[in-house]
Amino acid sequence: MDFSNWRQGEPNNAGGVEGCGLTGFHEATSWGNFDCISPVPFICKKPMKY
Ligand SMILES: [Ca+2]
Repeated sequence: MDFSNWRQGEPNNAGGVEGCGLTGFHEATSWGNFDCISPVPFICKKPMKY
């Protein structure tokens, strides 16, 4: 993932199961990685079609 505003120590793939990005965790402006099972709000990326 081409992204640089990770929270300190992230992305750490804790437990080897963190395949999703998470923002607003501890600080609203930086990201961590997180498991993809916990229920949290999400966004998806897909190609635009006109
Ligand atoms: Ca993490």
